[in-house]
This record gives sequence, structure tokens and C-alpha cells, in this order.
Amino acid sequence: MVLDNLGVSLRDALRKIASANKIDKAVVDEAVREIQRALLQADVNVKLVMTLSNRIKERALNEKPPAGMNPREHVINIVYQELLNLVGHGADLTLKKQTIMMVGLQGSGKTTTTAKLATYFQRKGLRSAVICADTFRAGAYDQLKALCEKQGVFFYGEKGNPNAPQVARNGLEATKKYDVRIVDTAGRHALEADLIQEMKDIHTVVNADHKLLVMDAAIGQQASEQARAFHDAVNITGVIITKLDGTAKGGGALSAVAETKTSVAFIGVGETPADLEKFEADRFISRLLGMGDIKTLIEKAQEIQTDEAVDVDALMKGRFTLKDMYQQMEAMNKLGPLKQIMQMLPLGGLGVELSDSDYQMTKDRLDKFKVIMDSMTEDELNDPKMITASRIKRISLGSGTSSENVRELLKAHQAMQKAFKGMRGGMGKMNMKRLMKKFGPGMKG
Ligand SMILES: Nc1nc2c(ncn2[C@@H]2O[C@H](COP(=O)(O)OP(=O)(O)OP(=O)(O)O)[C@@H](O)[C@H]2O)c(=O)[nH]1
Ligand SMILES: [Mg+2]
Repeated sequence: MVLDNLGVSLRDALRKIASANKIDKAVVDEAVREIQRALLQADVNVKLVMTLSNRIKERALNEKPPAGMNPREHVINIVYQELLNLVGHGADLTLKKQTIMMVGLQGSGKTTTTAKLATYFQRKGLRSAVICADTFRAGAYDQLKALCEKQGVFFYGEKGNPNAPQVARNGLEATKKYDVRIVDTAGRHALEADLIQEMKDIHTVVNADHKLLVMDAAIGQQASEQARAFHDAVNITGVIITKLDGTAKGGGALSAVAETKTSVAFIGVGETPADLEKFEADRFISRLLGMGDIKTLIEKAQEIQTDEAVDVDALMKGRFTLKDMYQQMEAMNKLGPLKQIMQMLPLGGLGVELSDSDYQMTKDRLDKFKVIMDSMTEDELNDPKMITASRIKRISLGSGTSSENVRELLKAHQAMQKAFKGMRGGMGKMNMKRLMKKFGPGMKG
């Protein structure tokens, strides 16, 4: 999805922290610089980026890690928390009787989102009604009416009446018995005085429980200024970011949250009424940082542990002998392709580049490796580095395979060893289960 690039860069920065021998000023500075670069590239507001990076720096260097957390984990956790602060903690649009007013620039997705929201509440068992207070754009009435009718949502509008506040008032009167009433308003190209005035007038009439600012994910750096203007006019209570299914960077819209001191309530991920997701900040950040799937991995590993002892921690521990490799390959064959497993690890597998074909062992290939290993001495199995050309020849003869086969095995071992080393270094002494616990809120569901 969008923000993929941001995720990749942030994971890079975290990986540096995770693989540092020691957390000192230089390490923190460099990681923070990378985080800055990543956020700026995603169009997050410059001022926000500066505030955030200063806070990370300050906390990383001054705060003592809580008991049971090593300095690397501590710093990663700080980054996680500060990013969470940046996007807010999810606006509280609970399932209750309420009125909602939608505001935003022209084309930001207000009308579409109005229908989506009405559908959302309706599916949760609340009765929704929609009021069209966009008397500015000719097609607005028909557009919203059609969307509502398709979803079985009650629609109120007055075609031909140019007085938006009046339509809103009448609409509220007509929809009294509904649980959730959503008022769609007109957008304009830019923030013009007449839009602001009309919005304020509607706001006075509607006095909504929630004033939601709808922002296109593509809005970029001007988002904060726009958000401020809307906030000053109607006191925004939450933000909806639309078109996150597209290719925009999204960081600008995220910045609107800080500007309005609110949270993202929902995100729009498509054009149909179902393409609306409730925004869960911790989940979002976990996903961005690649921590989202650890739970799946652990569960998967635990399932297998019952019959075939696979300890995920052990994958990253100790010396990696040929015997270990065989065991791991056997185990991992059960888990699925190594690459997929690695990607499920925290921080996106710590950037270890693997190609599936190299690691996906067929049963045949494993069997062959087993035969080859049977012809090796104990020393060779424990320290494959000692396997010289002449030993390769002996092993291939003894196992009835070719020298190529033996080399293939050694190559696979080396690559895997390297991969695990990367992970081991990267994870520090991080314990997967502890890590999960720590990032627990993000691991829900
Ligand atoms: N891909 C995608 N398209 C969206 C999303 N939300 C809205 N759109 C599209 O964006 C366009 C504008 O949406 P509208 O809902 O009409 O925007 P608006 O803010 O009401 O526009 P005005 O009323 O003219 O100010 C439409 O073509 C929508 O289908 C989304 O989350 N994803
Ligand atoms: Mg509209």
C-alpha cells in the first residue's frame, strides 16, 4: 500500500539501531537522521519531523531502559511510541447516537466517505441518515443520493435550495429518529473565505458531535496549513485520510492530525462503500515498521513445536553448524518458505535479502543433503569451514553424489548462516516473546 517506501526507510533506520554494538550518540544521531529523511520524503510536515526527531534523540540518550529491556530495544520502543504520538491514538467514534459533519477540500473524498461512514455504522447495527448540505456543486445531490440508495441509507437533500445551512437544519429535523446523522458539505478548490463562512454557518446549525476533516493522501506539505484553517473554523475532532489505496505518500495528511491535535479516525482505501477502515494507530505503526506479523509467525512456530521441536529463538542463537542447518531446513519446510518466515520477523526480516528458490528445500534436496552429511565427519559437520577441495571429493565419493552437490550444500549453509547472523546481530538479544509483549498493543487480531 501507500507509505510502503516510508516503511522501508524506517525499517532501515531501526535495523541500524538494532544491530548497533552499543547505543551512543553517534548511533542515535544517524538513526534519527534517517528517520527524518524518511518522514520528509513521505511529506510529513517539516516542523513535526523536527519535533519528533528531537524527542527521540533526547529520550534515547537520557531515558534509562525499563527493567527487562536492553538499550537497543528501548530505543526502538521510543521510536515506535513517538511515531504513535505523531499519528494520534485513533479518534473515538464509538457506536452511539451522534451527528457528524464532514469538511474538506474539493475532491478530497467527503461525499464518498459520507456514504462509507453511513454504511459502516449501519452494518454495526445503528440506523444511519445522510444529509446533503452541499448546495454548491451541481451533481452533489444526485451523487450522494445514488450512493445512499444503493446502501439502503436514508438520504435527505433539497435539490435547488442554495441555502446550505437551511438545508442542514431541515435535514436534522427530518432525520431525528436516526442514530447516526452525517452531514456532507461542499468543498472548494482552495480555502476561500466564502467556504469558511458557509462551513461555520452549517457548523452553528448542526453543532455536530464530530467534525471530520477529510484529506486526500496526496495532499503533501500544505496539509498542515489547510488543516489549521479548517480547525480554526469548525474545531475538527478527527481526520479521515482517503485514497490510501493509491500511490500518494500520505505523510502530509498524517501531519494534519498533529495540527488539529486530533487523530485519524478512518482511512479510505478504495471507491466502494466498503473501502473504509477504522484507523488503529498502534496497528498502523506496527505494520509500517514491519512488526505486524510476528504474532502470526510465533503462532505458526508454536503449532509446529508441538510435534517437531522448532524454537524460533533457537533459529537465531548459537553456532550454526551443518547439523543445525539440516534441522532448521527440515523445520522450516514445515513453516513455509524461509523468505516468508523472515519477512514475518520484526523489522521486516531485518533486510536480509533472500531468494525463495535458494532456500525452499524440496524433500529430494533435503534427502540428498542428508546423504552427503552422513559421509562427513563429526568435525566437518561442526565446522564446515574445514571442508577443503580434497575433503569435498572424499565426501562426494562416499555419499555417491557429485562434488557439485557437496558444494551446493556448503553454499546453502553459508548463505543461511549469513542470514541468521544478520538476524542475530539485528535482533541483539531480543527475545521474540518479550518483543511481542512489548509491542503487544500492535499485535492485536
Ligand atoms: N481510490 C480511491 N478513490 C476515492 C477514495 N475516496 C474517494 N475517492 C474518489 O475521489 C473522487 C472524489 O470523491 P468525492 O467523494 O466526490 O469528493 P468530495 O470531497 O465530496 O468532492 P467535492 O464534493 O467536489 O468537494 C471520487 O472519484 C471518488 O470515487 C478512496 O479512498 N480511494
Ligand atoms: Mg462532495
